Amino acid sequence: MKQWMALAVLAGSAAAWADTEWVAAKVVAIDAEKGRVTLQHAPIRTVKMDAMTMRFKVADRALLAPYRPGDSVRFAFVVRDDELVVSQIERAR
Ligand SMILES: [Cu+2]
Repeated sequence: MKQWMALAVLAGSAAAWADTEWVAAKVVAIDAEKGRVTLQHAPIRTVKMDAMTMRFKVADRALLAPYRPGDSVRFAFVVRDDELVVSQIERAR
């Protein structure tokens, strides 16, 4: 029984991972002090947003440390208070 539950938990987290939408973007500007980043982003399917350049709040400003304007990245987000907040950033491969 315990084993089955562990598997169910693993399956659940795999599903959550699969639901994460990664969005291609280019870093336009970084405001490290305020924890904001301006991204020129591709369309965001899950919130039906067209491609555009916009400013995002960042969940943790340390996420921005490795990046500079002009970098190609992909990011994941959470919706908090009706606002998209960048939760993860990776360099585009
Ligand atoms: Cu946008």
